[in-house]
Amino acid sequence: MLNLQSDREYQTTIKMGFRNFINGEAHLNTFKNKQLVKNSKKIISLAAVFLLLGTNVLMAQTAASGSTLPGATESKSNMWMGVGYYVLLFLAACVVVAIVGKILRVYDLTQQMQGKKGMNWNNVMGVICVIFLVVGMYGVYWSFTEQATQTLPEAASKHGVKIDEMFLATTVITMFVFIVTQILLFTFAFKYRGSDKRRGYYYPHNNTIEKVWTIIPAIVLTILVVFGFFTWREVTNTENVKGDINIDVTGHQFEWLLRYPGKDGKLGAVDYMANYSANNLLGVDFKDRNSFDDLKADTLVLPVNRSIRLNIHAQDVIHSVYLPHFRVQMNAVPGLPTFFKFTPTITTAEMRNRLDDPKFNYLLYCNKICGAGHYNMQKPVLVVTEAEYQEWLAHQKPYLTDQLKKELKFADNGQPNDAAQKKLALNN
Ligand SMILES: [Cu+2]
Repeated sequence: MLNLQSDREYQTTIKMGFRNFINGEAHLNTFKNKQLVKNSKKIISLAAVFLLLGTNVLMAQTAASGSTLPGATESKSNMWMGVGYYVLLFLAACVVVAIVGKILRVYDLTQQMQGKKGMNWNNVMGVICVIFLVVGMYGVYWSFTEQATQTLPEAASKHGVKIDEMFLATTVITMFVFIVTQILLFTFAFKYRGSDKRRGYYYPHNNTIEKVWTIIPAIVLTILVVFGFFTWREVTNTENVKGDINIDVTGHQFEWLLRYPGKDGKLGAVDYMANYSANNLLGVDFKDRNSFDDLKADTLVLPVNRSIRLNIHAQDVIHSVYLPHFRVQMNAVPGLPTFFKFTPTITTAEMRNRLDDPKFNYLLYCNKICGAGHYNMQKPVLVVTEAEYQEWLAHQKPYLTDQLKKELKFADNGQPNDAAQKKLALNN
């Protein structure tokens, strides 16, 4: 901090420095200039650190792409390369703005010292507002035309269509308000910029305007919220109908485990805490006869136009079942089984045709950042015809493997015997 003494010294220094500067005799031997040099040194060393960082990232990226490492490492360094590049770009832009600002200030002071009228900063700010408006609106146009191509394809489920309609309605209304308010804000800032020729009009209050800008947004927001509430109620207030396909989806760090019902169409009970073992990762309860024919699956295969009920479980932390193409997302909470019902309407083959992308796959993701391997929690989802589904189902292996039977000491009649029950009890 500068004390009064040095502040005065600073003022004199600046005046002297300025005279010297005007006379073409600028020199750096004054106290404040030394301070400036020190500060500049700090800034330069900071910039050097960022530059070094950028170079390292760049070199790491080159090394990774030159080696035979798999794509994961390459894309990771690509990402850091991107971050380093934008940080440097931002710093460079800040430096340019600071330099332009200083030059303008020096020009302004020179004008004033020569007895001329300085720059009209009100006009400068007004023009900057208009430039900001034009550039910003172009940014909006760009994000709609360029980024919009990266949005999801059409909804592949019955309720998904309703969610998309709601999303569209909300976007249209909020975009309309956004564009109108931004145009008004920046054109008013330009049109009524500070001027010596007029004085600001003192206008403290207007009840009508207050009412208009309170009541209209309140009505619009109420409509959007009620619309959302009814849509969500319609999506989630579902009854269990005979013929629903029950599938268990269980999340743990870091994969999804799938269990399909066998011929009886019913899934056996699960108690993870009581029945877990290396051969029984889900903790299926084999005292429940419905569990005998349950099936294990690697891929989530769904028949088209059939009602699917996903029973959602988690074993360690909170995960989240996320099927973006079907507009499905529901948290998987340990100890609190949830479910989500939906009906897929477009088969994978049909979607590949529509998108003209033979490699397209629906995916099941985890949508909670649940730990270091979170990114790995994805599974392909296949929507197929009923006949294809039945054929696929016939080839799935039972959850109750021979190993598990041995572990549970199943008797020849297919029933767990007493010893196995005791063993299970000891596991508790
Ligand atoms: Cu997860």
